[in-house]
Formats: sequence, structure tokens, C-alpha cells
Amino acid sequence: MSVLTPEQLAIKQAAKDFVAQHIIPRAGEFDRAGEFHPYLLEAAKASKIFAMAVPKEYGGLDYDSVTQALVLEEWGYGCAGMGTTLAASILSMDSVLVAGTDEQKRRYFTPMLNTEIGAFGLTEPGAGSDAGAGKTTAVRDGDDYVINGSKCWITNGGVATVYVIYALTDPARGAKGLSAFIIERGRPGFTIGTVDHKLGIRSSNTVELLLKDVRIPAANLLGKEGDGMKIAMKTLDLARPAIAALSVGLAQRALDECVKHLQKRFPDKPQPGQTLQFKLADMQIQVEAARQVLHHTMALRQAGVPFSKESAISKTFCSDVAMSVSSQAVSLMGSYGYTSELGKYMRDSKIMQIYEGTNQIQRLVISRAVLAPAPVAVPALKAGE
Ligand code: COS
Repeated sequence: MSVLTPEQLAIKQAAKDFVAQHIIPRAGEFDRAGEFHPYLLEAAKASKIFAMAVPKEYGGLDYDSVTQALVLEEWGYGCAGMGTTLAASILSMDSVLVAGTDEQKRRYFTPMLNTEIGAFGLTEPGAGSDAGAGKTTAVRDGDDYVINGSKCWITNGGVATVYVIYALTDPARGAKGLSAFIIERGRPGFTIGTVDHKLGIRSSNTVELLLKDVRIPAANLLGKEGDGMKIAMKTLDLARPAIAALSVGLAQRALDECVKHLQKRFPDKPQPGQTLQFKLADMQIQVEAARQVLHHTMALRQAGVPFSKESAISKTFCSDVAMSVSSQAVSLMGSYGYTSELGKYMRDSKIMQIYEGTNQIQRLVISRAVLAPAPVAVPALKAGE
């Protein structure tokens, strides 16, 4: 029984089919190689994979938020590394959705509709959790800005064609002097630095970006000078549930593979003992609860009501569930879980608790909302209601 609409179920099924055909069969190979492979984007061309997050007026499909979560969950189910590649591209688009002009949106979303990918550059060596503490600068020079600095741990950084990069236009004002810019790949002075080798999500590309006197047109500024921190925070509100969705998919996959393994290993024992039954039931309860928290957040986002707290809750809860369920799955499979490809789910889960704001930062956001809740606007009843 499902409360999803027939259209949502059809989209979910199409995403499942794509993942079964293109992602699951290659996930182990790309994970072992430990690097991004362009196969994913080639495969995604026909399905215009990013169109779901692009508004209709720019040629996209503009799926509602719950539907986007359904698709993201399937990507996470297939491979959290490849899912990360896709979700990080949508993360970069979110900044343009939040603050872009009509012309900027058209310019940024067109490559996405051709299955090129984007990257979001906020983090710096000294500015991770403290997002406003960056050192990268953007100095106005006539009709241009000149950008200098570096960014680290940037997903898709080495393979994107368009980037949203955050830089200080007024360093003296700290976070209030932060601004957001679109930067196209290939601008002189914009180079790729160290490539990171990771514990999990190994088929995604994570790099350092180096910017030395990179000149971009002033028209590439998103919003106004000094709007950067607010744009980044609104972007992350939109994007954190995507990590929640990847996490739900990842957790469900770990559980499903664990069940398959147990059934194969003990073929003459179709019903495991009650201890194991209860364990599997608890794992499914966790996954299902995480899915519902995510869908609730997406329903709020779709309704256009404030959802920062719920965005942080869903990211935290779902990623903690992915870590817990995948780790329990490895334990239940014993040495087989530890030595086979199935250990990948546990390795992939760890980053879900770290990127797009660590779960400690999410708890800070949540506790701030708990300590100073926003007033709830209750619509007045009309006569007769
Ligand atoms: N929507 C819109 N604006 C927001 C906002 C939101 N959800 N959250 C904060 N802001 C605004 C604030 O209103 C404030 O603006 P004013 O100074 O004009 O009031 C500004 O942004 C700074 O907010 P705040 O004062 O809360 O910033 P802090 O430095 O205290 O902390 C945290 C902000 C820690 C929450 C932020 O730095 C953060 O999210 N860090 C994690 C960064 C992250 O997720 N990095 C991952 C990168 S992608 S892998």
C-alpha cells in the first residue's frame, strides 16, 4: 500500500530501472578503481537526469520535492558514490535557483540539461563547519571580478563544467562580506589541485580547486555582494534532504543485501531464529522511519513553508540510520560482510554524517530552532469553517 500518486510511482520505477541497468552493475568496479568514470553521464544522457530539478520554464521537468526524494533514494540504493556525483550537481544548481537571475538560470541550467555536471565550492582548509571563515577573495575590477584563493573537498570539482564558488568581496566584514559567483570551467588561472582518495563514495570525484587571478564577468555574481552566506545557507537547506534520501537508499540496500546473503547462506532455514528476525525488523523500522522523516521534510519544502530545522533533522536522522543499518548488516554477515563488496555500504555511509554540514552542525541548527522557535502562523478561520 502506498500513499504515492501513480505518477510518482511511475517516476520511482523509471529511476529504479535506470539504476538496475546502469548503476548497480558498474558500482563495484568504479568503487575499486576509486575514481569518477564518465560512463555514468553517458548513460544518463537519454534520461536527462538533472532535468528533474530544473524548473519547467528553463526546459526542466520540475518534479515536486517528494518525487525528487524518490529518485535520489534510488540513486543511493544503486551506489552512494555515483548518487553523490548526481546530487552534488543538483546542490550547485540550488544556489542558482535561490539567487540567480533569469539569464543566469538559463545559462547555468542549459549545460545540466545536456548532462554536464556542476560543483559547489564553499569549503576551504580553514572554513568547513565555520562556513563564513573562508579566505578566498573576489575583487571588483571594472566589469569583472578577480578571484584568488582555494577550495577543498569539492565534489565533482575535477569534472564539472560549471561551478558556484563563494568568495569574500569585503574580507573585513567576514561572513557578511561573502558573495557567490558562477564560474565556468576553463577560465585562465582556474586549476584542479589534489585529488582526494576516500574511504567511501569512491566513484565520485573530490578535489581541491585553485584560483589564481581568475577573471570573471561581474554579471556572474549571484544576488548582491554580501549575500553569499544567506545564499549558502538557503542552498544547504534545500540540498541536505538529498543526502537524507541517498542515506535512506543506502540503508535499504544494506538491509536487502544482508537478507539476500542470509537466505543464500542458510538455504535450508527459510525463517531465521527469532533473535535475527527481531534484528532485521528493527533495521527495517529504522529505514522506514527515516524515509518518513525525509518525505515530511520534502512535503514542507514543497509547501513553501520554513523547513531549515526539518532539513537538518532529516539529514542527521537518515545518515545516522544509514551508518547504523549498514554497520549492523556487516555484523550480521560476519567476515563475509567485512571482506566482500557489501562492506561498501558501511564505508559509503560514513560521509553521509559528514558532508553538507556534519551532523554536529545539524544538531547546532536544530538546537537553535528548539531554543528560539519561529512563531507559527495559524491562518484565521473564515465564518462557517
Ligand atoms: N536561511 C537563510 N539565511 C540563513 C539561514 C538559513 N537557513 N541560516 C543562517 N542564515 C543567515 C543568518 O540569518 C545570518 O544572517 P544575518 O547576519 O544577516 O542575520 C547569516 O546567515 C549567518 O548565520 P549565523 O549567524 O547563524 O552563522 P553562524 O556562523 O553562527 O553559523 C552555521 C552558521 C554553523 C549553521 C553554518 O556555518 C553552517 O551551516 N556550517 C556548515 C557548512 C556546511 O554545511 N558546509 C558543507 C559544505 S557543502 S559539502
